[in-house]
Amino acid sequence: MGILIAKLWSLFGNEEHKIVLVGLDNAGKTTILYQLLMNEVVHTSPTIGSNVEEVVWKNLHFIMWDLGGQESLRSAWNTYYTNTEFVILVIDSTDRERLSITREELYKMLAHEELSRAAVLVYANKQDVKGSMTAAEISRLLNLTSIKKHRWQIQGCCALTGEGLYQGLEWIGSTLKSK
Ligand code: G3D
Ligand code: MG
Repeated sequence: MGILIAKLWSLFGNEEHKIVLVGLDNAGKTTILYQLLMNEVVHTSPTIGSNVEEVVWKNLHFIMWDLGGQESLRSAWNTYYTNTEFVILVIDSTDRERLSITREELYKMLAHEELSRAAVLVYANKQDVKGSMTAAEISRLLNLTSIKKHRWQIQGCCALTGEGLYQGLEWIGSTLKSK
């Protein structure tokens, strides 16, 4: 995983990048973040409400929130969206029932003016669990191919082992380069 950190660092260079990490509660956001930032000193502070967290690591600025109880936070969204380059949407691939909630929130976010230039990386997490939805299945259910105004990518992963996380970052890195 040290390689992951080194790679992450080299991909992002010295510029500051803002990444918004979203997903329903229990999707695996916190696990992913700490898998990526393992062994590093991370400054984290809960900002507004208990389901918004801000993590600063070197020049990466992660804003993370749970989509579940976010209704009350909506008025503050603009603050978080400004200058966001990437939205990472984390999905619990075992949670078929709540995928439609995620889909709704995804399209709401994409319609937001401040995110018009943001690219979207979808992590289909928990691929280690037997019977979980595949990335292709999730892509179809979220209707990702209908997204034309944003660059997007879906990547299967397992946050517990880190598998697949790096491929997602690779895509972010190449997207940054092609800007
Ligand atoms: P959240 O921050 O999105 O709410 P968490 O989600 O990171 O807190 O993860 C929620 C639960 O899912 C945790 O289990 C965590 O260990 C588990 N989890 C996260 N990623 C994976 C994965 O890839 N595979 C499996 N099998 N489990 C995962 P607990 O039991 O600690 O609540
Ligand atoms: Mg969490």
